[in-house]
Amino acid sequence: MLYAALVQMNLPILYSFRRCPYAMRARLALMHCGAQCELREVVLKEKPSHMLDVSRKGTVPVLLLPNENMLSTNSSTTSSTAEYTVIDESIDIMRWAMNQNPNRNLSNASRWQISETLSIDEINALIINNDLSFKKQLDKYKYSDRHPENTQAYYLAQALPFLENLNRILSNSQFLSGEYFRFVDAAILPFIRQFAMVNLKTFHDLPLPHLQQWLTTGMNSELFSSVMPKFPQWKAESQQDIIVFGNQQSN
Ligand SMILES: N[C@@H](CCC(=O)N[C@@H](CS)C(=O)NCC(=O)O)C(=O)O
Repeated sequence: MLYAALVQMNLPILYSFRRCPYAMRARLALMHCGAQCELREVVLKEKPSHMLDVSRKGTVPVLLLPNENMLSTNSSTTSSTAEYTVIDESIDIMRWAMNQNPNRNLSNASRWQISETLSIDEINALIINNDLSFKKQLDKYKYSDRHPENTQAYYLAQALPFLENLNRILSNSQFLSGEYFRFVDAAILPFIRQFAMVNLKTFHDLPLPHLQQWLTTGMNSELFSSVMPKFPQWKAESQQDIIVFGNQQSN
């Protein structure tokens, strides 16, 4: 991470929130595949008006590509303003980092898409299941006090089949798609981390040894640490240095 003063670099802009699992997966892909962007750390209660202007749904992450970089992203969630192409779904930012990012490290980007164990359909199904169903169960487990109609133990039990499925996959290989940490690991790990952090002891007491090991390995990796420094809140009006996130890697 660099702090650069008064530089007109015309970099892509990433609106991000450090602890958001969706933003984490986007940063993992941008970092691993070799992209540089200006990182703007958002406080969710004080979303910058520029972010809301370019992406009405008001979620992070949002990646803005200056229009000279405008490329076909094959995504229904991509829109554009006069200045930027806007990608505001985390999985599409990951895919952009791997496939369209003009500065991508080709070997890193293509290595992330190999799978020795799961088919593309199985990978997509895991991610859809994570995003559409597990995340809801995770939120209820995490904020069980806001859902008093059931106990926290009940919400944990609801989430368990997804965790057990991951544990089963990981009993055959160290990572979800084989022997290396790749795209599908990066897409899912931030959510399992969030689940574990609700109560670490409870998580580590579950009979899920392969999942626990995978999470520990992933969180201890250099890649994961590289996307988790604490970033100061971005404020449009302040004259702070811009934060340059990521690497411009050569192949
Ligand atoms: N489907 C979106 C979901 C992103 C999302 O929900 N992010 C959360 C933070 S983790 C958010 O911005 N929520 C808006 C809010 O809390 O105001 C994606 O994959 O990018």
